[in-house]
Amino acid sequence: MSLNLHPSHASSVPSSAHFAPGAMMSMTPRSKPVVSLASPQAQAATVWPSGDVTERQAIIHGLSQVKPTISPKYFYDERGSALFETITRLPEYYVTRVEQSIFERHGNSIAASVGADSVVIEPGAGNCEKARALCDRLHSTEFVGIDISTEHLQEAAKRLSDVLPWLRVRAIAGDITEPIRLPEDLPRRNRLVFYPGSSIGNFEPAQAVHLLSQMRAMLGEASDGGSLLIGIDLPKPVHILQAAYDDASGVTAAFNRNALDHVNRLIGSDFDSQHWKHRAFFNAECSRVEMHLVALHDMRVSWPGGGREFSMGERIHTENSYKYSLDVFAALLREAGFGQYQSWTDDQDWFAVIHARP
Ligand code: AVI
Repeated sequence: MSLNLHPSHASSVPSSAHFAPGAMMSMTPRSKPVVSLASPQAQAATVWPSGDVTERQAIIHGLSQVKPTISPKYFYDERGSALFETITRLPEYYVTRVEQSIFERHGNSIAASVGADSVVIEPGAGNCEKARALCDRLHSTEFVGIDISTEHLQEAAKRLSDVLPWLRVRAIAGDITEPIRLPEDLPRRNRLVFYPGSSIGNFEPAQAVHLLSQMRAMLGEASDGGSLLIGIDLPKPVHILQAAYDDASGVTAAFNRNALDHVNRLIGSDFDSQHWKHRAFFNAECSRVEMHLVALHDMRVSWPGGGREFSMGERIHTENSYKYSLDVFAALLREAGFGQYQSWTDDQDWFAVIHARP
């Protein structure tokens, strides 16, 4: 059987992609609620709300900069997660389709490299569709999904549990940019951190190394046999990138603007998202696609206790999506403690799936 990843899933990002340029990576440990789906009673467990004081302060701090930013994690409220799922099916957005084709074509070889019976941990699990195919193929007995979009994750984990009844499924509500406490009783042997979708590209390189190091730490000792399976988006012709991040039907534009509506709810601001234009372009010097929101006219945006003026044409930077060559990414992996890797790409070398070991 080949490893067949469902085409219509929201990749792991969603919550994982989250990182605005210059945003801070908090090291403050916050205990995270674990929702175990092993028993029906546990399915009703509550998850923690977002939008606390620290979060409001961080958002306002980003908006108050000379070059204002909103972290890409604010794309992913309920509407944003749905819009992202739509993006993954757009003809211009090659990422999901090409990654899936690599899993289909090289599924046996990938599965042989990873080995059977892995304990799968997926940061930014989203709708868990990719995990479903992987856990099925690897005969995994344990799955831990981590995501910031908690309702989305709970529903997805429940569906996964229904489809693969032998799999012990646990969902952790959390922001993967913060330290995550895994369940105490999670087996230490053969852990596999699964991070598909090229979400790692939504972090600044230094932050990516930090995140990869956290993933490395989740695997325990090198002798425990743990590894990382990760997707990265490779450099490619600019017109392909341009179309993928500024699609003709305007879904990515709506996805970008939705961050303003989400921020309004979190900090009580009065952004009118219709007064902002989506802009995406490739920054060749940094090898990344950047997304911005451009003010259509001069305006004041207020929030409780403050606000700021935006002049026409001023931009809010909402996302970077780094396009790494294999060599450059291998250096980041090494820095994070992964010394060996094997990779698979598509015919056009647009995307790579990498299996890395400490
Ligand atoms: C989630 N992440 C990998 C996507 C990307 O391609 O960087 C997010 C996205 N932004 C615009 N379209 C998709």
